[in-house]
Amino acid sequence: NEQQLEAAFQARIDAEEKIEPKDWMPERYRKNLIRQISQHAHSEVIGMQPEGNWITRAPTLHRKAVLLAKVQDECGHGLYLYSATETLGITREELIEALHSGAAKYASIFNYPSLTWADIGAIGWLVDGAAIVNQVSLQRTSYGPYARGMVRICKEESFHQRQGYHIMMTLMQGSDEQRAMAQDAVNRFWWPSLMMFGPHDAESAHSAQSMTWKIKRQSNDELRQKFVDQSVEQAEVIGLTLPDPDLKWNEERGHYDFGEIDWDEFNRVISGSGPCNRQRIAHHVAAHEDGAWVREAIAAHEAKKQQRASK
Ligand code: FAQ
Repeated sequence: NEQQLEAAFQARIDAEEKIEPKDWMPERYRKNLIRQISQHAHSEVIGMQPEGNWITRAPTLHRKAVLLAKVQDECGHGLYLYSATETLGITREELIEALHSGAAKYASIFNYPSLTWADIGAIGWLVDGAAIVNQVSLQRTSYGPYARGMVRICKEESFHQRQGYHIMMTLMQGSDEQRAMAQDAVNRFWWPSLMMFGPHDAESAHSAQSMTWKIKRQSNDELRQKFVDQSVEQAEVIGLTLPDPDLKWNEERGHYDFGEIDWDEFNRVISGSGPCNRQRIAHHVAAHEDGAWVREAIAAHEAKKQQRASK
């Protein structure tokens, strides 16, 4: 019966076995995974917009080529993750519909505008940096297709993080104006980057169950702390100041203490009222509608191929 199946399932999880698409799984495990992986996919795809905004204005041909490659990588990540979600028995159309209707979220960070070239540096350094901390942990997630997708995604994100850090480093070696632009980008992106890890563990609706099922391997607060610790040192090396007066090394804990996130702002942004939420979704809807002819052409081609094969 269901209870025995669930006990056997949990025993497999406890033994660090991966769960594969055709294995029995509790319906709530399936639903929770569809929720998390699809939101992860949407984040990768919506995340192309703030950076895409600077492709035509990158300061050199070299920077432009690098940024183009990075944005294409994000698209690829979205595709691996949509494919992983589809193995759980939901269609791409349903996933896109949930994004457009607002039923599915995507990372809050992508609802902030990219105002200057330094923002592209800050996004690579901080946003990809935060994403890697979270995704390295997810390489050990219990669902096989998600775990395997994360391995490749992490390799690519490491390059993204370095290109962002390199932009910041170059700006910090430049004119006063360039240094000020880099600092301004950090001032705007630091706190939203900390929000990427989600609510405090005690407030996190899904954490307890996701940890038992090993969908998540480390908690929101643990991962956020890891990110803060690594970022402080990286900021110091190139002379940037993180905008938090409470940031201080705590000898006893062996970690940096830091200030409290503005949770009202977090809640506003995840519920649709951030600076760019409407623009991001409107852009995605328009791109999806513009691409309808490509999907129709592929379907027609597939139908013809099958017709020929059955003759
Ligand atoms: N933004 O109970 P929890 C990238 C929602 S990396 C928006 O703690 P959970 C790379 C949460 O979904 C970014 N919503 O939830 C890139 C839930 O809502 P729901 C993507 C957030 O799942 C870089 C509710 O709050 N990475 O894109 C956020 O246990 C540069 C309650 O929260 C991933 O998605 C937030 N920040 O933990 C691309 C990683 N935080 O579904 C382009 C995979 C929480 O009930 C350029 N995901 N919420 O309506 C995860 O690890 C987890 O889902 C968490 C949230 C940690 C994000």
